[in-house]
Amino acid sequence: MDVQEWEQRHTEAFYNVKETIPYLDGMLVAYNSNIDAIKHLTEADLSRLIGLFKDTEIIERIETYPREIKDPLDFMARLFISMREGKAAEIPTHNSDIHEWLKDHLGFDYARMGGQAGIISNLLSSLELKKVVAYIPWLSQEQAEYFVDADNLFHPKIENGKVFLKHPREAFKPNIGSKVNWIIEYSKNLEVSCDGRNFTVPRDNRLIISSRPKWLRFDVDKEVYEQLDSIFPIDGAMLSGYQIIKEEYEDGSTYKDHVASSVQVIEKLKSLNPELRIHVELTSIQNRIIRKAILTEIIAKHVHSLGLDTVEVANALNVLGHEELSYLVIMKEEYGITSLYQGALQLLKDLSLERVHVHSLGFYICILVKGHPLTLKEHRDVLLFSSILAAAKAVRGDIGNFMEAEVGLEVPISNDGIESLDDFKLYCVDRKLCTLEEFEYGYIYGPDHDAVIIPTKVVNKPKATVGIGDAISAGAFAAMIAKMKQKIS
Ligand code: 8BR
Ligand code: GLC
Repeated sequence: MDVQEWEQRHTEAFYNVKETIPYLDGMLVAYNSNIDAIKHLTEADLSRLIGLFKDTEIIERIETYPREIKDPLDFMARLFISMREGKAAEIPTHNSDIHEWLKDHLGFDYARMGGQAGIISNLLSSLELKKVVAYIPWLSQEQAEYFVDADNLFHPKIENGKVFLKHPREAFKPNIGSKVNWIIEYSKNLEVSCDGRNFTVPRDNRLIISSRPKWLRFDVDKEVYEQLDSIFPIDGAMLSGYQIIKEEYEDGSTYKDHVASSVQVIEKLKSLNPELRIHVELTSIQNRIIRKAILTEIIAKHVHSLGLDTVEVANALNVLGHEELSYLVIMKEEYGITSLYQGALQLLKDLSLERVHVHSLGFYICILVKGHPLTLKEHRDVLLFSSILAAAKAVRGDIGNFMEAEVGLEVPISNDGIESLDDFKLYCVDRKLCTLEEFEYGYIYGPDHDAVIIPTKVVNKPKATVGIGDAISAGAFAAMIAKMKQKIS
């Protein structure tokens, strides 16, 4: 595989997409935003934390695989699991004691915009879309401060029953608390030892402790729903945050009510612009009932595009009844590129999607329905553009404008990514999914789908890893719609 060629393609795609962005009228980005308290875990932090417990207690708790953080030992157990495998995870906590405990025993280095919708709104605004409409049902005054100060960024504000679009800092709801998540970033090669068991962290990644305060609700304000036309014109919507839906609520409502109203919003958006494209950005969802409901009732048939990482592909397959494939994706991870491709294709089919964009460390795969209005070259440009954004975000932490995004152009393409693609080449050619030459272009032609696969740029020592997946999906989705609009203009 010619790495130089892929470098060149990255650069051309970046400037090509940059020219296309003005074709977009606007994007809606909902629902989740929070404050991320980011802590880079050092060796000293880790041994201090371990010293607070008996080693055997930690090991015993790991065996129970806590799916919620109820006490500090649950936290330690999930931190160990995440570090041992180098896999990102997000675990909810419904109790504020853990927040206090982390503040007292760990602390954080800095706070920044968190939550997929928050991160995506800021990024798209910085990429100079004409209009980005963020919608966060629990927008507090403190949270609003984390939105970039830009005149293309709006949030619905209800005044005397009427909806107006204002900057988020002028659209917050008074008397609402803030949702603060803890992001524990750890680095590759950190040595961990507990109760005589040792391991080396295989890659940079993070554990997220996601606060779920009681007041967190997945409700769209009645006025906003009724006057949804006031946020138009928009060409697309990027939706995320469904993971906060709970099975049961104190007022007797259940997840089914919240799932149904979420679908109503999607359907109303589409009725207001039948060309509108909807993307859902998935994340770690611990509760299997909720995970399945989100996939089969919100995403399937209602949504066009899905963005997710490799762990999320495995988790989605698992609740959809594909345990064996899920196992192959999770066990082999980066090296299991064939399983990942098969898994992503399965998701496209099971969920009746137009597009599934999987981002992995070193390569991205995008599975497409046949007959998509864009060519595979155009889809490839869209992915390459998002690879530059990922690299820029890994270098800088944040991307404030196109010039800052250009930093990503300097980052080299990952050797591991190239190797993964080489491993996959024979599978594709043997099954006549493409010729060798087509594979070199990144194009795959299945019997009932097409696909694009690219090697990507990976930063050796990332500033942080949290939010990179959001930048990838947002950049690619916005670029895709912009290209679709350019074509019909
Ligand atoms: P999630 O946030 O959805 O898990 O996505 C993370 C994505 O960030 C990975 O799939 C990978 O593509 C990208 N990424 C990570 Br993690 N570390 C990176 C790095 N150092 N350089 C570029 N991309 C990275
Ligand atoms: C999830 C987390 C949030 C984090 C985001 C990054 O939304 O809850 O804390 O910023 O993922 O993707």
